[in-house]
Amino acid sequence: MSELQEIRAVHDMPFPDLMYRAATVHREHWNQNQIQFCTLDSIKTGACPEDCAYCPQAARYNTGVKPEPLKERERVAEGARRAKANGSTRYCMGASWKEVRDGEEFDQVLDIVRDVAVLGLEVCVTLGMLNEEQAKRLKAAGCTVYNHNIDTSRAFYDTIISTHTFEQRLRTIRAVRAAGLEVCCGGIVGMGEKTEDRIHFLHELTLMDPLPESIPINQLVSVSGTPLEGIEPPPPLEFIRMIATARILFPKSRIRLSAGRVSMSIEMQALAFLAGANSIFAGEKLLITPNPGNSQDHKMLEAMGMQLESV
Ligand code: SAM
Ligand code: DTB
Repeated sequence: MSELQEIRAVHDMPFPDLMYRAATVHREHWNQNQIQFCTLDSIKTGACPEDCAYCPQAARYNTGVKPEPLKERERVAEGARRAKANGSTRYCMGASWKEVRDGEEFDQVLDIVRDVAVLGLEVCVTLGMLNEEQAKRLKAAGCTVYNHNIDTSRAFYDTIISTHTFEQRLRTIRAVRAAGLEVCCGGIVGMGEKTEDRIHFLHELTLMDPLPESIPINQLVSVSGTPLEGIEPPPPLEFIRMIATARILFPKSRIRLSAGRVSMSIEMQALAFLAGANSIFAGEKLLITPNPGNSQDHKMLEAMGMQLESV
């Protein structure tokens, strides 16, 4: 059997077998009753030159997002302190850039990274493409991890994004790795892709060496004005199959139940945790779109008898 066929076989197992296997792997490597909270902060918003079909921040779609310049250092630090107080152990900052350019703005981002790092939080940034030298500067400033998703299969990629290639994504990920940063790399379920694309997406992640330390699995948040407006979410069990398969393929990676939780029931999220997801985004907002919020999430964990993971 080829690796692709093997992944497909895991993905397609009878649901009880799949869940049992994923939960077993999960328990071998993690405390299955704990969830990590991460907080997102959009440090530079909108007016992005890229054409990612899912994205509310692309300049070319009318999504009503108001472009904002790079956030002031102190405001970001304040957000990070609040996130820490609310139980987050990772602070993830996103900038709507196609790529990092050396200069004043990148220097400001490095200062922001330094401020968040001293709080003892894991620092993650997602700034678009970058080279090894820039990745090294991020690491020296205290950055732990770089987020750069491959989003979907290589074959489906061009129908979602035309302003950069799948290969360029991989190049940035290699630069991040070469600089000694951890890699956070995942994708989106529910953009109209076939099951085969999901399998190819997971397979592509297995080819990374070392494997990504963290894998965000997003469910598409369909935003008005984007080309993916109005797409119906995939059947919940298909989404859970992706979480479970990812857990089995990447026993030691964090699997993050990322975007899309506002449209998931508590029961669906419970299944995702059972399938091996062990991290979520906390707070009222993802980057742009709504998220359940701290009090709802604390209640959810309490109802499940689960705890917040501390550092
Ligand atoms: N400029 C950066 C880059 O090029 O990677 C940041 C990109 S974006 C904020 C990071 C990831 O968030 C995307 O790769 C995608 O997987 C996810 N994402 C963005 N918009 C989304 C949406 N509407 N629904 C679900 N996931 C989304
Ligand atoms: C990831 O995979 N998901 C996060 C993070 N990486 C940067 C972003 C989700 C964004 C969802 C839509 C929005 O609010 O912009």
